[in-house]
Amino acid sequence: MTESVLSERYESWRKLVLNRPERLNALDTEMHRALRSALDEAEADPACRAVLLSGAGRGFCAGQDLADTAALADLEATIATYYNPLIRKIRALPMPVVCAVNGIAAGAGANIALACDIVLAARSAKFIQAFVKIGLVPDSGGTFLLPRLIGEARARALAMLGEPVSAEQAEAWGMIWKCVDDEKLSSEAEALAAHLARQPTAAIALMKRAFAAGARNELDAQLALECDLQAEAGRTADYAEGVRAFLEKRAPRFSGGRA
Ligand code: T3D
Repeated sequence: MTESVLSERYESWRKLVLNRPERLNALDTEMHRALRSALDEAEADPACRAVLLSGAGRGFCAGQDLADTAALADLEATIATYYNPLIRKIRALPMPVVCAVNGIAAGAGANIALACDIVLAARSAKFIQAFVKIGLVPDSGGTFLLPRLIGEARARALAMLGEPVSAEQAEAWGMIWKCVDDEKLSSEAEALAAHLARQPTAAIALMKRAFAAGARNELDAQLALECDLQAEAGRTADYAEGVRAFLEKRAPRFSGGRA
């Protein structure tokens, strides 16, 4: 049987590829389980310092597989069992997650991409909050992430109209980091993941915690949290190496120990 998620291991990062191209990588239960275990394995591997998520074929992910009748029969259970844990997992992974949106990202597929830390998209890719077309509400964090990324006016219109957003527009709106030419997506995303895998991984994990808390904190609470997290970062070997390298006027060699 073809694996629904391919996991490619590089020296210090992993590439996970959603692999049901004939269904535009729509998520069924099997793919959810495979993606979960690939993310768990990446987290459990101390040598893994970055994850790159992409899709096989012409799409990134078309959201829920609308032919998976068991999943559709109980939306609440499907979301609680698969989608919500997936978004929480991506946000909480103690390493950066890059998403290379190689084609259409629709429904939950769009919001899974937006939940990643740095999103690159091929110029031909599109993001669609497709939920309204089938009488559903944006899930997988869409109503949280979208207004924060592009503002309430655009978020509401995209959710209620289900209109596609081009990769160029997504970049211009600040919905994603960068739109790149189709033929360069793979190499740019891989270079970015490899670069991130050489950075101080613990500091990046602590940044993720800070950004997550920043969504709910007042300034005072966030300042206090930053103080705690900075103290934690300051105890890492990578901090010592970063300062030493600066003083010695050389590039740092971060070892990437976890926080
Ligand atoms: O449990 C729960 O349901 C709760 C969770 C919900 C989360 C969600 O994600 S809800 C939203 C689900 N997704 C959608 O509604 C998107 C449905 N797909 C589309 O609207 C279109 O396919 C696209 C706009 C994404 C792309 O259009 P296009 O013209 O480029 O491609 P296509 O021809 O429509 O699709 C190609 C094939 O993929 C086609 O199969 P075929 O006819 O060649 O055998 C199509 O049926 C299949 N496909 C595309 N999306 C899905 C899908 N099959 C199953 N589920 C899909 N979501």
